[in-house]
Amino acid sequence: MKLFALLSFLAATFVHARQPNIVFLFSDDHALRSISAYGGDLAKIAPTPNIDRLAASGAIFKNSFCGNSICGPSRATILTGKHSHKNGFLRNSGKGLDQSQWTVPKALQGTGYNTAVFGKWHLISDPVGFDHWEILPGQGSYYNPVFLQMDGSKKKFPGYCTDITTDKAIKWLDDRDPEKPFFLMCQHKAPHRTFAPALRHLKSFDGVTIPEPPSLFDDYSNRSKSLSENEMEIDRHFHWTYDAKVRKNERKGIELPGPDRYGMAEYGRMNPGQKKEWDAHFVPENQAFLKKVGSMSHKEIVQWKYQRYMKNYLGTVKAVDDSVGKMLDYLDKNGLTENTIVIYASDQGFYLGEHGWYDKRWMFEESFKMPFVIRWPGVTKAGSRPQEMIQNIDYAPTFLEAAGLKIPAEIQGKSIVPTLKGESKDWRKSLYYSYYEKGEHNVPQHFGVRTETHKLFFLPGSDEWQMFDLVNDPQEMKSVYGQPEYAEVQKELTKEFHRLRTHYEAPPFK
Ligand code: SGN
Ligand code: CA
Repeated sequence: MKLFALLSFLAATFVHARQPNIVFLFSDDHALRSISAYGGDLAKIAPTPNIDRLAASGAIFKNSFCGNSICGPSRATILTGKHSHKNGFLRNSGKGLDQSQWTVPKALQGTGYNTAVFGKWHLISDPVGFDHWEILPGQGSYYNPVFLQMDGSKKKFPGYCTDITTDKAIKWLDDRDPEKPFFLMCQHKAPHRTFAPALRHLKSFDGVTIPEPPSLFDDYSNRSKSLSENEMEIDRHFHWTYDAKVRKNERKGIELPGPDRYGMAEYGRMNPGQKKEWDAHFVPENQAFLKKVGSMSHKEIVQWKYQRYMKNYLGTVKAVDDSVGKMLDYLDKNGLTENTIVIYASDQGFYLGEHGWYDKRWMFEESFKMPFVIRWPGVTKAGSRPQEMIQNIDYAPTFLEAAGLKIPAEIQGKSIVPTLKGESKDWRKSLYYSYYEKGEHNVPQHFGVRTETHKLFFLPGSDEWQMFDLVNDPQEMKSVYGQPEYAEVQKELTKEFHRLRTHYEAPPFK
């Protein structure tokens, strides 16, 4: 009996020694354009040295996409390996993720992994499959955030959310059972609205002019009328106090064009010391702006708002990048780097002024894409740039294969382990997309297909189709649906769209 116990112990140790740890570093609404490893016009102005460090020692996927560009649905897809219509989490509102279904944390926990999640969760029902969790209620807050505890209580922590989330995750690593492999999800609120940077980063972009995207003043011609009906324009829907941080009491009666519906939630959460530092940065800038606003054109005011938006958004990214660095340092110092897969991703992309927008939701490239950077020493070649189109349905099966587990037949995604090894064959040639939400920001439901060169989507509400030539029109400024020269592509894409809907067992449009 003793010998049997010893053998079982050795067998378990052997299996665990080979099973890699998985650290999933995740943020909310992080656009590829604001990660310097992806290149682009912000790389020099707003570098992300720690995400870049991860990318340099692993792989960076340029063609990484979500299946439904909104928070909860993207997260539900990551946990289940299924599109929204299969895991039941179609939109941010509702009953919450049905936790009785198969999920990857439950599978990993079941095979002996230590599992934990910290930070933004946003799936309404409490986490299941985690030995430990501490999550933000709903959207959470940047300043002095509240974390929901496993016993149902809520606790408020002084400081900045991104830092606190990371510290909690590192503390859990310190306290874990070192004999077991671990699966850790460290999930930030940042850079989500209301874009409130840490105090130490407020001055990061002083005196800098952020380049404008060419479509900042998009007139929405040549596409569905619904684009002009969205409520996510920097011009018409970026609130002065809430988003732009120009508070009413600073304005001395000066009228500003555009909406001002809310208060400034984060300011209300700050302690007097935090408020003082915040004001020391914003008040003088706001005063200078208010002094000249009377002589500024409408266009100049939108440009000013764009600068304010971007500096705050990029400011919040800085703390996320610090946090990635802190985690990588921890793994290095504790001898964990070699046997740990580290991923950096975000639930969807975001508009950084493209089409005049902030927010996400659309199947256009900026919000359809998800950053995806992965390091797996000994498996993935440092500095690799896989071109495969991957999607968030692929994460769960990837984790399973990495852990040596069988992938259940019900999973809709495919493991990217062969791609990571540089051995990928017969990869998918098209992606399916769905967006079901109705409400905030007024983006209509749409369902589509994307290939390497084209995109087609259907808007059931207005019974309209849109099609884009991604090679000749990468900014997606003109729908070519119905144009005679695209008749053949249109026919093929339409067929592919219906094939995917059958393949993924998508329900009829409602
Ligand atoms: C909040 C934001 C929206 C955002 C949604 C969804 N408003 O409602 O601007 O689109 O979240 O974001 S806010 O006033 O609360 O900031 S998601 O990432 O959670 O899906
Ligand atoms: Ca999000």
